[in-house]
Amino acid sequence: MVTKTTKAKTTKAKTTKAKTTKAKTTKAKTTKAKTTKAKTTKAKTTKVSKTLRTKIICISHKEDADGISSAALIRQAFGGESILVDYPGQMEALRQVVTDEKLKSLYICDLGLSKKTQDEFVDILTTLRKKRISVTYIDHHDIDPNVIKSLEKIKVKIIHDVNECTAVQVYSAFKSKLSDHSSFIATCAAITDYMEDRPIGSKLLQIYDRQFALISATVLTYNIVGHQKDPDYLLYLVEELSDSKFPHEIPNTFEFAQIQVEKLSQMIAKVKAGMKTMKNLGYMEILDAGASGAVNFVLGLSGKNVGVAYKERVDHGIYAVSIRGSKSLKTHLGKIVNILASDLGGSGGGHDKACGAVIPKEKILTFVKELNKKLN
Ligand SMILES: [Mn+2]
Repeated sequence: MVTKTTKAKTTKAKTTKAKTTKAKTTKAKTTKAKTTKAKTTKAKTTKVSKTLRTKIICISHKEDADGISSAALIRQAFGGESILVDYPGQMEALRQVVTDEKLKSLYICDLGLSKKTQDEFVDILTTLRKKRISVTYIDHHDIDPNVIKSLEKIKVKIIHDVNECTAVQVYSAFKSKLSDHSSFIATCAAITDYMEDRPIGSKLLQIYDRQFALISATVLTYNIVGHQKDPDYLLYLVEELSDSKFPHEIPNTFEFAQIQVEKLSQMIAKVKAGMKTMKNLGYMEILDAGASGAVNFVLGLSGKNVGVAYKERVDHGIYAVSIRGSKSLKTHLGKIVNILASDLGGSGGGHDKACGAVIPKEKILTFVKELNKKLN
């Protein structure tokens, strides 16, 4: 009974949302039609179309609590729309946004750059800046210093610190525009990014009971990971979090987390059976779940210092790869994976002990072998 009621609520929420989106689309279409019409009626209207720039958009990472929380905090501080993407979809979203004639202000959160993507990233942001669109880039992944220089030159606002997760940096930068509750959202993000021991992250965690923060962060993460193929739900999460809700106040989150926990326990058994090892790493192809959910088990159960899990993305002809390092690992995984992935025609990068890559389908075993060599 209880489950049914809560389920009904979620469906209702979704329906309302769908309606809103539909309404927006229709509105957008009408405006577009008007603009096109206006253009034909000459110079006077150019001024008008400039003043029509009113839209605020945040492009953020959709795969974890840091990206979703960052989008929620930007939404609370500035309003506007959220576009949630993964790494394979990151550049396409940017290319789309450039064509938006109503765009006034763009925030890009928790999306690291690689050798393969950084040049186009700078190019697209240059185009946006020429149209006088305000652009803010907030991130904590390893970045080429030359990219920072290029972005500073075109006056992109950069908030970048490898020592704090993105949501914590969003919180610190825009605190005055945020509710007290937003520090809790940032804390959850810090926990899921293993960054709750950092200077600001640890101060935020102290505000809350540790166990309460841990269970909230974990339930939020399981809901995000388990809804990767449900973009409407992820946007709904952004809305609820930006409305200062705790994860447990969002209908069905704990029930859903229970399902995820059961799936993960099955994953442990699968990793035990299917994992292979090389001298310096454990690796495994994942067939029926996300690679990022399995990679920690591959790392732990292999007894090696590095774990690699990869899943085919049939639609893109590539493998999405997750890589994790143990505490005792001395190599910066994000940096070597960035170089190795681009050498193989893919892209990748990230943090010292947690990173990801996109590798062309036929190169995946070469990638694993080369990574093993580089870890010597
Ligand atoms: Mn992050």
